[in-house]
Amino acid sequence: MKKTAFLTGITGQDASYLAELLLSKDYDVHGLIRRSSSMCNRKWIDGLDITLHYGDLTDSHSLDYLIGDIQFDEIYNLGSMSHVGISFELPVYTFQVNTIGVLNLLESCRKFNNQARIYQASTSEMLALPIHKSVNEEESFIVHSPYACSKLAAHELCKIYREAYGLHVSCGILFNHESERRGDNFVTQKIVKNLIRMKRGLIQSFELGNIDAKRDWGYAKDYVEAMWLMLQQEKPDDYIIATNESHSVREFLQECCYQLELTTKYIYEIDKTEPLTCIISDKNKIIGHVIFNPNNKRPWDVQYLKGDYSKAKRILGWEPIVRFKELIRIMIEAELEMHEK
Ligand code: NAP
Ligand code: G4F
Repeated sequence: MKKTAFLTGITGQDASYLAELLLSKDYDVHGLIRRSSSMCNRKWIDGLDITLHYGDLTDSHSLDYLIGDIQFDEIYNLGSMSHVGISFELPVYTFQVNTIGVLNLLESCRKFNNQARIYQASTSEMLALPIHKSVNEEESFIVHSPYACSKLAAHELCKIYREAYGLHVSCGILFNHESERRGDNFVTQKIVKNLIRMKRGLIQSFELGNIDAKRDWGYAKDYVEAMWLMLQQEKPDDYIIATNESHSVREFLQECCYQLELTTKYIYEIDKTEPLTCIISDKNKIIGHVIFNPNNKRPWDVQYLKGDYSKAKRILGWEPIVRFKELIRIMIEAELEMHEK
């Protein structure tokens, strides 16, 4: 018998890779899709042999109906309002999707399919520590945004449903993971796409915010493997998935420029340590600049993230394959290829 899997967030980066992984393992894959006036957001799943169902995490009826009707073996909750910066502008909506949405899903499972194995997409944003260190699953949670708070509430709800009702719920505490499918308004994709446009003479400038923030960036395709492995364990549990390396946004910008054979010159105001702008040159000719606009900074940001994935390595046998420079190479190559087409 084929195993059946249900993925929310099917149009997003992670679920599209996970759908491909599950199809390669001969699963019958189902995805939850929101009604939209355009089909543009389906580009990563077009052509995949999966069944799509209209619904929304905030609409408990759509979940009850599906989860009651099809007895899925595995449920991966990857749908969310996933942008930390925007969560400051839409805090209530963020909680509706990221917290109440998860509660709706857990309730549907409790009532209609308590045998399903569930994956919840938790986040390293719950680990906004004041000190710079590599963190493991024993660390206490600290949050700096409505997004992180909504995800922490969902994380705790998952634990409650695991302990109180015996649901098989595992939470992946995933650190930042990127790919050519990353949304355009996350910093890595924004830098890659804009530098390539600049090199091609299509734009002369773009803006960034906090370039001193450090993140532990991995590759999304590696990380969906860990999600699947979590649900293959007899015992549900929580795992940190990361690379145990941390790099600043400024280093990401520098490495992209290096790989694209562009040079940088940072301009500072007298007595200031934060640059105003960075002049970008291609073969000694100035082609544009990056503006560091304080208005793009978040009201409160996480300054440093680095994850210790040794528990995942020990129990799941999981390790990241793609590291920082290789990740940037993959993203640049995909974008250049897209421009060629
Ligand atoms: P993403 O590319 O932004 O995709 C988010 C998905 O959620 C989209 O398919 C979106 O659908 C869907 N969605 C939004 N609101 C929804 C709602 N009300 N009901 C149902 N679906 C809804 O995110 P991702 O990078 O793949 O991340 C997957 C999950 O992991 C998210 O929960 C994210 O918060 C979490 N996470 C991500 C990272 C990371 O670095 N990528 C790290 C830790 C945790 P539309 O296309 O209709 O908008
Ligand atoms: O790329 P980001 O928007 O990712 P962020 O905030 O770390 O969140 C991502 O990773 C989380 C896991 O830790 C996920 F839970 C979440 O769903 C999402 O996938 O920003 C990274 C850093 C931040 O410090 C931000 O302030 O880059 C800084 N930054 C500087 N300039 C910018 C920009 N971020 C964005 N999006 N756009 C900028 O112009």
